[in-house]
Amino acid sequence: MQGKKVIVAGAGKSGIASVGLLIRNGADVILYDQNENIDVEKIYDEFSGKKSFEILLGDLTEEALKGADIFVISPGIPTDADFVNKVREHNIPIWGEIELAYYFNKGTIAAITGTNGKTTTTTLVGEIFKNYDSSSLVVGNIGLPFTRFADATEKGNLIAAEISSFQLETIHEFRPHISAILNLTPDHLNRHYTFENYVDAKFRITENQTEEDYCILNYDDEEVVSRADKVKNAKIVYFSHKAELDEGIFVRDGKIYARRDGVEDYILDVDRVQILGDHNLENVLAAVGITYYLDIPIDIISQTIYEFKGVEHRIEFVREVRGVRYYNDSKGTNPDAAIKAIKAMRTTTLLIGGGYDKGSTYDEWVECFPGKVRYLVLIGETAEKISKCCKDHGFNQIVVVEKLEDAVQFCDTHAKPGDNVLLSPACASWDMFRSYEERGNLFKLYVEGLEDD
Ligand code: UMA
Repeated sequence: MQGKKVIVAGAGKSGIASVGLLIRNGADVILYDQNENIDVEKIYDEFSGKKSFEILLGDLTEEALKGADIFVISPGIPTDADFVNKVREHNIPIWGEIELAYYFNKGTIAAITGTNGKTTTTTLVGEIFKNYDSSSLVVGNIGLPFTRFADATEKGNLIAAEISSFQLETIHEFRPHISAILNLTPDHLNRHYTFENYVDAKFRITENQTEEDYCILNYDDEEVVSRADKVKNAKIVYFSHKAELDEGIFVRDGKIYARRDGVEDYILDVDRVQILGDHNLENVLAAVGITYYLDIPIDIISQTIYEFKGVEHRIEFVREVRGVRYYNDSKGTNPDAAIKAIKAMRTTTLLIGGGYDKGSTYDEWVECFPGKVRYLVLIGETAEKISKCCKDHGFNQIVVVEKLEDAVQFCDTHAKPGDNVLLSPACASWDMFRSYEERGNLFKLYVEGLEDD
C-alpha cells in the first residue's frame, strides 16, 4: 500500500481500524464520513493525536476522489449509497473492510456467517482455537475489525472470523479455508431488498474457495440445503442434529460424532454442553465441524465446548429480583433470533421488544407469544408496526413506552414471582442506541438498579 491514495468511508470501528492498518503500511489516507457532526479531535486521539491522515466530513468532494487508488467502505454503508455510486462512476475500486484485511492476512481463516448464531459459534471456535494455539485470533462482525490485526498475522495463525452479509457484499478475493453458513432466515431486507439478494451475499463467503477448502452447512436448514449448489468449489461438510450423516457432524443417542472419509470419531456428550436449546446445539455442531476439519485434536474440541458458557447479550441471565429472572437477549436483532429466545424461556415471560425497522415481518414472532408471553413491552421505531401485527393475531397484552428504562420499570411492577423478563427486541438497536451492546448494557444497568426487597 506504500504511496497509494486510499479513502476509507465510515469513521466507526471498521473505518478507524482500516485507517490504522493503511497508515502502518505507508498509504496516503483520507477518512471520510457523511456525518458532519463527528468529533474530529476524538478520532485523532485514537491515533495519539497524530494528524497523519486527512478527515473529510459531509459531501464527498471531487478533489478527494482525484487520484484515489482504492475506496474502502465500512460494513454499515449501503453499497448503493449515492456517494458510493459516485465512486463507482470514477472507476475507483471499492473494497470492503474485510477485503482490505484479507489483502494483508497471512493466517488460516475460518469464516462464519448465517442469520443467527454467528457470534456464539465464532466465539466458541475462537475458544477452541485459543486452547490449541495461543496466537489465534477472533475478528469481524463480532466487534473486532479484522483490519485491526490483519497485518500482524503470520502463516499458520488460526483466525475465527464472524462475517456479516454487509461485509460479504464488498469482497473480491477473500478466501477462507473453512466457511460456514449456519442458517438463513430473512434479515436486513431494508439493505438487501430481497431474501434472495441476502442469501446471495451470504453464499459469497464460498466464492473464492477452492477444492482444498471446506464449507460447513446446516443440513437441518432447508433454506441452506436447497441452495447448496451455490457452493462452487469447496468441499461441502454438513452438520445435523436430526439425521445421521454418511459424512459430516451429527448426533446419535445424545452423542456428537464426526464422520470423515468413512472413518467415525466420537466427539462429545450433548448433555454435558452448557449452552441450551436446539439452536445452540446447531452452533456447537458447526464449531465441531470447523475445528475437526482443521485437524484440531478432539479432546481440545470437546473440553472447550464442555466449558463454554455462551456469550454476552445472547439469552444472558442477568439477575433474579423478587423471584423474577431477567435475561438480556439484546443480540436478538431479528424475529428469528427472538423466536429462539422465547422458545428457550421455561416460564411465563414479560417480553421487551421493538427498535430499528429493518423491514422485517413479525407474524411468526408474535405467533409464539400465546401461553408464553404475559406482556409485550414495546420501545422504538417499530412499536406501532409490531402493535398492529399483535392485534392482527389477537394478542392485546401490549404496552408501548418511550424508554428502555421505562420498560424495565413496567416489568418490575407487573412481573410475578416465577416469571421471566426478557429483552429480546427482534429489531436492531440503531434507532435509540449506538449498538445492541449499548442496549444490552443499559438493560443490565437498569436491572441491577432494581430494588430487591
Ligand atoms: N456512515 C456513513 N454513511 C452511511 C452509513 C454509515 O457515513 O450511509 C458512517 C456513520 O456515520 C458512522 C460509520 O459510518 O460514523 C459507521 O460505520 P459502520 O456502520 O460500518 O460501523 P462500525 O463501527 O464500523 O461497525 C461495523 C459493523 N456495523 C455494521 O455492520 C452496521 C459492526 O457490526 C462490526 O462489529 C464492526 O464493523 C467491526 O467489524 C455490528 C452489526 O450490527 C455488530 N452488524 C450487523 C448484524 O450483526 O446484524 C450486520
